[in-house]
Amino acid sequence: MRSGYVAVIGRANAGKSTLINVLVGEKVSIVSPKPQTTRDRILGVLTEDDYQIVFVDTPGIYKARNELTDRMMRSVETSARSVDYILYVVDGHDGVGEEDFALMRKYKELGIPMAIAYTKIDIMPKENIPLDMAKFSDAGLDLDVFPVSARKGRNVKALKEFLVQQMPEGEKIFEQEIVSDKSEKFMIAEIMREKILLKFDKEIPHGVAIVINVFRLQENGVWEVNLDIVCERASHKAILIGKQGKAIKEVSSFARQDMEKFLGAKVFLTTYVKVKEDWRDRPNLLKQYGYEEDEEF
Ligand SMILES: Nc1nc2c(ncn2[C@@H]2O[C@H](COP(=O)(O)OP(=O)(O)O)[C@@H](O)[C@H]2O)c(=O)[nH]1
Ligand SMILES: [Mg+2]
Repeated sequence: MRSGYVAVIGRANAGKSTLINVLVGEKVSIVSPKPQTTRDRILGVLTEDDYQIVFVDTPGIYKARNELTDRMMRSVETSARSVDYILYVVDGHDGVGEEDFALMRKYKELGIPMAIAYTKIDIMPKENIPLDMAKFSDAGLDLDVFPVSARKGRNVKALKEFLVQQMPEGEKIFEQEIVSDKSEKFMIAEIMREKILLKFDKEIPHGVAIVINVFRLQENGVWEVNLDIVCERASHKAILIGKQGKAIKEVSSFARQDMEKFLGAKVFLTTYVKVKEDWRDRPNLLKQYGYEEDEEF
């Protein structure tokens, strides 16, 4: 039996969460075209008869601007230090540049074995791939590089098989049926946040926290979900609600449909928009909303 932790690290929007979801075979982490979609360290567990890999999803490396993003960046460092292996994800479509090479060098210095997933090859010209591969060898990093498409599942199997071989001998860390360390309640809040990320622009989605007040399976088999969408400004609240509540209705409807898919049952969802000025810089509110410091494994 082989088992171990693999930290999945890279710049914001590289495609880390999408890749973990496809490796694990279930959606354990929300995805959007915006940076800061992943705020928490989320474990995605892949178990087969003879191995278990615990993928550690991390927030994208990004310039911290407030206490929340500062914590997110500290969380990346904690994850990187405490795993058996690092998978550094590069957005191939975006192009590999000095910024990525600098980060790869930094993480390589931790002395933890590392490989590169060069992703989104489905949306880039084929001829760019060998050019970028040459850049990797020129950079002298001496790392294995796997060109993949998480969206199309291309070459993901080869990456998976490679990672299995990199895991140390060991027993299962999680029970067979566990796919994530997060609760259903956490995923419900994340689904709400995902729909907000997809619908709203600029600072609005980044300034949103979801607080679940009620998460309960009723006797009639319907889940009752009651949540607050906490935003930072009254002006954001107005946009989130929209004219005659149009925006909030639409986004809640998308969220409810996805919650139903996730829970496999009907959901009765009620949402409220609340304002907490600058909550992202207020430690007591961060704690209340579940954004706590991570510890090493
Ligand atoms: N075309 C394509 N898009 C991808 C792929 N992987 C991720 N994306 C998209 O890239 C964006 C960022 O993905 P996400 O997984 O949230 O990135 P993260 O911030 O690194 O976790 C989303 O819009 C994804 O749908 C891929 O393999 N191909
Ligand atoms: Mg992510």
